[in-house]
Amino acid sequence: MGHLSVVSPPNTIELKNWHLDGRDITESEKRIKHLHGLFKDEESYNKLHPETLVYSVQAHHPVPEGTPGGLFFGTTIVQPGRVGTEYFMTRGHSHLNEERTEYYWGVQGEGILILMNKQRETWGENIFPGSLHFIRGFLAHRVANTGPTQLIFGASWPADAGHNYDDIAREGFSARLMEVSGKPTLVSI
Ligand code: M6P
Ligand code: ZN
Repeated sequence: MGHLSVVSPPNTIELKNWHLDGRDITESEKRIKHLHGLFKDEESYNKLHPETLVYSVQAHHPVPEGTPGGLFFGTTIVQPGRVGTEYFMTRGHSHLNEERTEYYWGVQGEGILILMNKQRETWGENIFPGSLHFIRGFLAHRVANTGPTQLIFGASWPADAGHNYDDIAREGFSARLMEVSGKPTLVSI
C-alpha cells in the first residue's frame, strides 16, 4: 500500500456461498468423531460413521487473536442431519471476554440460532437467507441446521472476544433442539 495507490483487496467472498479466499484464512472441520458428548442420544451417535462431517468453519484473522479493536470474520457450513432426533449443530460457546458481542447472518438453508443467558434461560431465532442476528454480550450461542440442505451462515466477532467452550462442555445448554412431531422444538433438559 502506498500513498494514492488503489489495489485489489487481499480477500474476497464468493457471494453465492460466502466462501472466503485470500490470506489469513483458517479452515476447520468438525466430524462426528470430534463431537463426543455433544449430543444427547449416545446410542444414535455411536451408530453414525465417525468421519461424518457435521460442520466446517472458515475464519479470516487479519490481526492476532486478542488484538483490542480487531475484528474476525467467518463462514460456517452446518450439514443437514440429526443424531437421533437432535439436529446437527455447532459446539456452541460464550465469549471469554463476556461482554463481547457478535453478528451472525443467514446465507443459505434454514436453521435456528440457540441463545442462553447467564440465568440459563434458552431461546431461539430462526435463521434463513438474509436473517440478521445480533448476539448480545454474556450469551452462549450455537447454531442448528433444521433443514434438508446445508445451512450456511456468516459471523463477525471482536478479535479479543475469545471462545469459552468449557462452560458448555461442563453444563451444556438448558435446552436441546429436537425434532418433535416433525417440528424443531426446544426441549428443556
Ligand atoms: C461462527 C463464529 C466462530 C465459531 C463458529 C463455530 O463462525 O462464532 O467464532 O468458532 O461459528 O462455532 P463453535 O466455535 O461454537 O463451534
Ligand atoms: Zn461467538
